Amino acid sequence: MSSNLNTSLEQRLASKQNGAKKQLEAVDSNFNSDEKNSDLAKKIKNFREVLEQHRGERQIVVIQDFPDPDALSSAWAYQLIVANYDISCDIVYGGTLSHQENITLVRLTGIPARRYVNTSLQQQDLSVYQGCVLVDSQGTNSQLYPVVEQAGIPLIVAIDHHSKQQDLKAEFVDLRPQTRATATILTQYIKEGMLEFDSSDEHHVKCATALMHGLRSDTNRLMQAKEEDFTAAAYLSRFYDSQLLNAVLQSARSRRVMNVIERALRNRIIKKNFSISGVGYLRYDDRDAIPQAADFLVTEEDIHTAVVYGIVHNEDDDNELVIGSLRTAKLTLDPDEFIKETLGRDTQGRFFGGGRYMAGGFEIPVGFLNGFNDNPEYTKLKWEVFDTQIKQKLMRSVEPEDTVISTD
Ligand SMILES: [Mn+2]
Repeated sequence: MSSNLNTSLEQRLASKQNGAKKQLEAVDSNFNSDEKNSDLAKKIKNFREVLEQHRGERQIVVIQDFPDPDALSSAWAYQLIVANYDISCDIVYGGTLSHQENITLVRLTGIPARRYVNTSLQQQDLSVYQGCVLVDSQGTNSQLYPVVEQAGIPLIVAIDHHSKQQDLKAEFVDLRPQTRATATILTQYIKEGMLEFDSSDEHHVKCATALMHGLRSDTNRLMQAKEEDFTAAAYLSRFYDSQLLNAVLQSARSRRVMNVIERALRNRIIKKNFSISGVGYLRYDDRDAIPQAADFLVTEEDIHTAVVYGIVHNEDDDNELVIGSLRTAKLTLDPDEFIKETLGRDTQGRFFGGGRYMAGGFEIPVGFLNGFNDNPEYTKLKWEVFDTQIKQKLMRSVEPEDTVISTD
């Protein structure tokens, strides 16, 4: 750490001495002695070069299965930026839009994201794409990404703010686990001149509004925002439509989502400031009730962390997944580390989940026990098996025995 500081100090001194010379070198951006800005300028220069090499191509932008506002808005901003390089892209996701705000966001702004079920993507002719792009994801929370990978489409760009989930071999990688939202990263690109936002362009206004929503929702309404997020929000404030954003934020929860939140409240068990709740089975379309329930449980007094999970049933392919969300207010708890250490990896060595600042999630395939069964006893038993196993693992992390090392 201290050697890093020394280096940056030396760099700063050197840059002061060579101020005039450096100014000439920094053609791509405004010269700024701040190290962060010169990092950004380097990144953008590199990004521009990569896009230039792929001029005129068609790309597939893969976002997470249950896209959140950060993912949707960032993917859209990417699409608008690369249009300057005649790159056309299709934004795709494998799951469904579940959160009521996301449904409203897409309906009101017309974000051009398309839903593909895993099987229909295989039927699509993927050879029309020369490259793949990951935004707000590293492919681990997408059922489409493995299909795209298998089709041999090269990963060109990866932009994300989650902790590292897997090795990514992309031509341009901008991975910033310290940044609160991917929307902040994309806004920085725009602000630095990669796209000229025009407040008389309806698409730009809507995209700015979506980015503002993405940025707000990943920073807990700006309460966890840092300077760079505020700077990005300040820039977006020149273009966004506050009434449109308000309409999105006013979206009402469905009764079924309310029922899941009620179940989460009723089933919760509390251990050492952790609130843990299994909500049983829920429909695919209501999947987003899980993070919303976790958001709610973490607001109880003396609770710093909430974990909510349930079995989500997809009627389309009769597939079941245990889906869970973690929310924490405890600064010293790293959600990514907590989930990885608590739940471990699957048989292929992939983690069941991960996280970012103050939030995390996981997905566990039900596998062999998959599928609907008429026998209510069996269905109940199946839930109990998963519920018991997850609780047991969480408890071990929350209240470790003497020899077990705690994660926080
Ligand atoms: Mn995000």
